[in-house]
This record gives sequence, structure tokens and C-alpha cells, in this order.
Amino acid sequence: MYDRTLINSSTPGGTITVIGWVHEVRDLGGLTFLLLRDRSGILQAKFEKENLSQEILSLLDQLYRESVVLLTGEIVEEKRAPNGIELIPKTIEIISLSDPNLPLDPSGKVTSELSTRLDKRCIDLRRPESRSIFEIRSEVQRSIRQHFYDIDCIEINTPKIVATGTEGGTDLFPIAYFGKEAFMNQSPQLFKQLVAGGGIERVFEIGPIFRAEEHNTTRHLNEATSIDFEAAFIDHEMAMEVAEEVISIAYHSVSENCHEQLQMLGIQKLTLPQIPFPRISYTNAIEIANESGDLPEPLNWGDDLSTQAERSIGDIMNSHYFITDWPSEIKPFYIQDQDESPELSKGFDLMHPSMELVSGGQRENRYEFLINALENQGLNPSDFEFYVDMFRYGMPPHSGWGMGADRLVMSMLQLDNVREVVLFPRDRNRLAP
Ligand code: AMO
Repeated sequence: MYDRTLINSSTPGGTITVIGWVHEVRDLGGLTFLLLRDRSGILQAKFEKENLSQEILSLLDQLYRESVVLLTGEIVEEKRAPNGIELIPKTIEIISLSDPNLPLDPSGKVTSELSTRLDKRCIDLRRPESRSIFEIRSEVQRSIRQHFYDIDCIEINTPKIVATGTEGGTDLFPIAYFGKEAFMNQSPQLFKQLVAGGGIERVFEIGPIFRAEEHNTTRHLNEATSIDFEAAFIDHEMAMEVAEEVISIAYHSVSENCHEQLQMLGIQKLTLPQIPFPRISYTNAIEIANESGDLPEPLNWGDDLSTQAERSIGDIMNSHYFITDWPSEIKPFYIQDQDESPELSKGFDLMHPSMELVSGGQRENRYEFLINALENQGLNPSDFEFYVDMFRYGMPPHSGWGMGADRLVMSMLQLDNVREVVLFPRDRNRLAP
């Protein structure tokens, strides 16, 4: 569309065209400095008024911050300019004028509430901090995708409109579907199992999951992004190794490829997690939480871990860690019980000190056991017929996990609200933008 040069590749000599947003205009009487910003950086343009035509002078007068302009001119060396170069414009073209009343300050000098920034996300993304977060998030997803390809997985896409929940019935979003009962998917769980167990063997998906969470917290979303992995002929131990590798690779890639973005967020050096992560049993986790003295009431064996319990254990562990050997009754029906101690499951959680990042386990692949597991959890096997029926035709042992992409990035960058890492978050109060 435009034959433009990016600001960070502008070098002295020859005439170039740059396009971007007006970051700042400084009128110093005889001189006007215009700072132009594009995705690659900021360039100073110097206008000497005595050399300007009346037309350019009147254009300059109308220019408010954040207007989009095209400048053509020559780049010269100028030690006093921010990058040691400046543009001497010959022509200026206004492409899109900005309203002078900006809803927030894109330079970040004046801070705004998170809710204002989310309401005006388009302008917020002009802040270098916000852009850095999404560049890092992209690097996290890119590196994880690459790793999955490297370990022989194929990327799949499963339906987001489904007939059944898988992660407990209470937090489902019902939708209207031609007179039938339908929901937004809580997880690709059943589908990824059918594909991996069906013969493709090793799969992953990075896609949305929907949870009608009751509470507005700083780490729950109603639409989250889940990184799902599933593979045939591996047990839960092997699935755990893949999960810790994925986290380690994401940290290494961001550390190597996102220096500027990390600096922008005030992170001088990312602390790289050391694998293998320590493993503690659920029983041990309960003991640690109870001994911390932080809980209002002690937890009993069989209780799920409260947020406070997760925090207390995280403080003691002080690194990523796994919780294994969960009671079967608090893990979903698709997780297999342990062979020797059926009251314990082959499920695991991978925790960051501040929150849960991953859940997974070895799946129940034996038809009769699966029917029992559904019934034991008060579910009706016929509601899951499309899934259960396939277990009659040679379902191999298989394992996998789901990782919250939003939480992974939030915890990596030590941000205090998951909404910071989601472009257009969905929570109880937020349906637009
Ligand atoms: P689970 O329900 O534990 O497991 O979800 C897996 C991971 O997804 C993230 N997550 C969320 N992140 C933000 N907001 C939410 N409301 C939210 N809900 C979940 C968390 C969590 O650890 N089917 C299983 C996975 C499996 O066994 O393969 C499942 O969905 O980081």
C-alpha cells in the first residue's frame, strides 16, 4: 500500500517515507520537533519554520498527538536526537487525524486504571508496556507450538460448541442451538482423547475454553486460552515431563528473544525455572498447608486446595512444583485410578508458587472402568455416548494435560491481574470490547 521505511531501519542518505503516529509535537518557536512512532520505534523529525510552505505550516498546526501521518524527507545524523538521527521532512501528509481528547495517555506518562485501559484497549496497545506483553505472549505460544512439532505432535482444532461439560456441571455457559441443549466448551478434553486415542497418537491444541466462573478474581477468566496436550502410549509421568519441558522452553525463548520487551516491563533478567520440578503428593501438600498456620480452618484429606492453601504451599516451595497422588474422588471421571491404591488417582497439577498452571493425568482407557467412573461421579454415561462408545474399539493407554496460557504469561511476568495478558478479557462485567 505504501512504500515506507520502518523507523528502526532508517539510515542517513537518500529520501525515505515513514508513516506512523504522532507521539509528540514540540513547538520551539522557529523550530517544531515531531516525534513519529511506528511499531519499530520513535524518530525525530525537525521542521525549520522559515523553510516551510504555508501549506505545511497549516498542516502542522492541526496535528494532535496520535494522528497518523506520512513524512517524506532525508535522514541526517544528529547527535542530540534520540537515536542519533533525525528526519528533515520535505512533505507531510495527514492520513488520519486524532481527536485531541485522548481517553488515556499512550506514552504512559500519565497512568490509567486497568479498566479504562481495557475499555480503550486499541489505544492502550500503543503503550510500549502493553505491546511488550503481547509480543512476549506471542513468543510463548510460538515457542510452545514449535516444541510440540519437535516432539512429533500435530496441531488440532476441536469444537467449541458442545453437548456436554467435562470439568464439573456448574460453570457451563448454555447456548441456544436449534432447540437442543448445548454449551460453550469447558475444555477440549473428550475430543483430544478421541483424536490421540483414535490413531493420530500425539496432538496439541491452543484454543479458547469457557468457564462460567461465579467470581471475579485476578486469575480467573470466563474465556481463557488453554494449551492442551494429549498422547497415546504415554503414562502420567511422561506427560508431566512434557509439561515441565514446555514451561522451561517458553521461559528460555522469552529470555533469549524478548530482551527489549522484558526491559520495558522492568524485568532485567527472567529467572529461568529449573527442571525437573519438585514433586509433592497431595497428602504432603495438605500437611504443608495445615502446618503453615495461614488457613482459617485446617483442610481435611479429600478437600480441594483453597486459594490460600495454594499460596501457603507456594511460599514454601518457592518454585514451580507438581502435586501428585490426588484423591480419585476430586479428580474428573476421565482420570485413571492408581492400580495399587484406587482411592488415589493418576492425576497431577503443576503449580507456580502463586497459582495452578496445569492439570492433567493418565486417562481411564478401559470401557467398563470408564462407565463406573462416570456413574460414581453421578453422571449419566448415555450423555457421553459419543465418547464412551469409542472405548469399545481399542482405546490405547493415553495421558495429557491442559495449561492456562494466560496464567503462564501472567506468572512469568509477575503481573497481578490475568486481564493484563488478555487482549479483550471476558469476565462477569466485561462483554465489550
Ligand atoms: P482444568 O480445569 O484444571 O483442567 O484447566 C486447566 C488449566 O487451565 C487454566 N484455567 C483457567 N485460566 C483462567 N481462567 C479460568 N477460568 C481457567 N480455568 C482453567 C488453569 C488450569 O490449570 N481437561 C483438563 C485438562 C486435562 O486434564 O488435560 C482441564 O481443563 O491454568
